[in-house]
Amino acid sequence: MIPGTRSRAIVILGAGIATLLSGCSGSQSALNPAGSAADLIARLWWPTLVVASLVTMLVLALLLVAIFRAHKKGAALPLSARQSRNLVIACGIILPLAATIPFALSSFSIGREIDAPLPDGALTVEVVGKLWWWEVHYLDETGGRIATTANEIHIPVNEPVRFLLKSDNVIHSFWVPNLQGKTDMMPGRTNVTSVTANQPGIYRGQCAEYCGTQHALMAFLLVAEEPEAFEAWLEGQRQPAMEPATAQEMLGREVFLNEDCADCHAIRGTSAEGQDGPDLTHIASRRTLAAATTPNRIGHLGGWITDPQHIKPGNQMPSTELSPANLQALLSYLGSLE
Ligand code: HEC
Ligand SMILES: [Cu+2]
Repeated sequence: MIPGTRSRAIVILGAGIATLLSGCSGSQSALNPAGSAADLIARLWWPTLVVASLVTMLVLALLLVAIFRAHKKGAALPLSARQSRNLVIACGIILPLAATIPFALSSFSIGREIDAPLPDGALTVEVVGKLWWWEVHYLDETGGRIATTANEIHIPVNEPVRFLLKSDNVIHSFWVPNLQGKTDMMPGRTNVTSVTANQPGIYRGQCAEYCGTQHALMAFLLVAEEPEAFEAWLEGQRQPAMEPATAQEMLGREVFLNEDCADCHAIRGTSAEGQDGPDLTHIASRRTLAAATTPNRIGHLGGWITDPQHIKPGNQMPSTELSPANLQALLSYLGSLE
């Protein structure tokens, strides 16, 4: 071995293991569960990984034995008919059944637990998959909408929340790996899933069904917070937009209403009632823009409005040419919509 080769090999091996393990942490990982359903899924996943790895290693070891023995002169004679029948029964039938039946059974029971009906009166959130963002409605007990937002879903911790999942275009899939498995969003039907977050945190959700050009940039944040914080947030989202407080913000609202913005976006409390894009009534309260594509900071917002196609090519918002003064005013106004 050339000097250094071994230490290089160790470094590469170490980096490989670190890379593998890094998949287990973070805010978008099924291996870092923070919710009841994800806990159950992880409890099934780890034993499956262990058993599947052992079986793979066993099969490879037997394969190697077979290969090397075949090359040895004077190796054992072929098996008798009885021996090979026993081998088929043991390794071809009994072993696979023993390895898979326990998993089938525990997967049935975990599946039932995950799909257990929710208590009446559970908080209900309707999420509609759009191209390529998420429309979010909070519903009251009668199914009426009490607040509408986009791309950022808040829920109280330790409470089961019902999600009604829809699409009015292609098939999407709603997935917050830390909290729950995937559920498809199908045009023409409503799929139901439930999410219970056990730890406060900000989890990243991702569309998990290829839905076109910007599928990869169709993400959202799920904010799990203490019930009081959640109630305060929801109360804020119910309100119409803040009135402009300065002349600059006033001008910004004029710009918004006079440009095309209002054709596609609603700002409740103004004449803007467009439905093709996200509701912007409380845009300043959101952490990200354009389905978790960029942080929601003034520079990103300016960049988004001036050239959305550069940031998220193919998305359904056209760029708008504005004078610097009008753009500044628009940014002040949108920045005030807490
Ligand atoms: C033709 C319809 C259309 C017009 C006109 C339009 N938008 Fe949009 N806008 C959209 C769509 C669709 C999205 C979502 C894009 C995505 O995430 O894929 C969006 C996203 C946004 C977002 C990010 C919202 C969020 O929840 O992350 C902001 C802010 C925004 N638009 C502001 C504006 C402003 C300001 C104007 C006018 C200068 C404007 N838009 C004009 C359709 C439009
Ligand atoms: Cu998708």
